[in-house]
Amino acid sequence: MGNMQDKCAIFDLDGVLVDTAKYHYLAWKNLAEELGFEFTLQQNEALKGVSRMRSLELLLGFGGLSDRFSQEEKEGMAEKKNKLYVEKIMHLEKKELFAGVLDFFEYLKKKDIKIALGSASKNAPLILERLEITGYFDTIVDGTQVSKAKPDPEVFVRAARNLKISCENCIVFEDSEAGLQAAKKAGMKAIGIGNADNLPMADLVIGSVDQYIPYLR
Ligand code: B16
Ligand code: MG
Repeated sequence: MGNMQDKCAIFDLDGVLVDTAKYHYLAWKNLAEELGFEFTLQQNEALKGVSRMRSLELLLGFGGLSDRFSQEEKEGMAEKKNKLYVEKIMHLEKKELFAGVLDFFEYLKKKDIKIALGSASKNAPLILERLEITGYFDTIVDGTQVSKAKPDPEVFVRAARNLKISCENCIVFEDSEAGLQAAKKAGMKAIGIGNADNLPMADLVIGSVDQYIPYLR
C-alpha cells in the first residue's frame, strides 16, 4: 500500500477512457421513443457523468413527463434502459479504448504513480474487462460503491483513501463539469478531457490523457 507522499491519477471512465456515451444515448433514445418523444444528441450532453436515476429524471423532463410516474415505474424504466445498454457494451472491443490511454498507463507505471478509477457507472467493471484494462488499476471505485453522485467528491475521495494517498497528491481526469467540480471539492487537481469551452472548471484542458505526460516530467 502507498504512503501519503505517493501520487495517484484518478480516471473517470465514460468520456475519458472510452466513448460509451454513444451507447448510453442509444439506450435512452430507445426508451424515449417508447414513451413517445424524441431525445436529441444535444440533450444527451446533460446526462454525461450523471447517475442512472438522475439521468432518467432529466430524460423525462425533456419529454415533458416529469412527475407522471411512480418510483416503481421509474425503477422499471431505468432497469429497461440498463438492459439495452448492457447488451451494447457486452460487445465493446479493445480497439474502442481512446488513443493514448495505454501509453499513458504505461508511463504512470514507470513513474510509480498509482492508477485509480472514479466512475459513476455501475457497469464500470464490465467495461474495464471488455477493454482488457482491469489489471492496470490499483483501485476501482464505481457507482455501486458511492452513495453521493458527482459533483459530490465521494467517489474520488474514496479512491484516494483506498490507496492511502492524500487528496492533494491526486490528479483527476474528467470529461464532465460535475466530475471536475467533484475533483476540486476533494482538493485534487482537475484535468478536463475535451473542449475547453465546455469545461471552465478545469485547471487545464487537454484532448487526450497522454497529452498530460509533459506535465509530469
Ligand atoms: P450506469 P462516468 C457515468 O459514467 C456516465 O457518464 C453517465 O452517462 C451514466 O449515466 C453514469 O455513469 C451511470 O452509468 O447506468 O452504467 O450505472 O462518466 O462517471 O464514468
Ligand atoms: Mg465521464
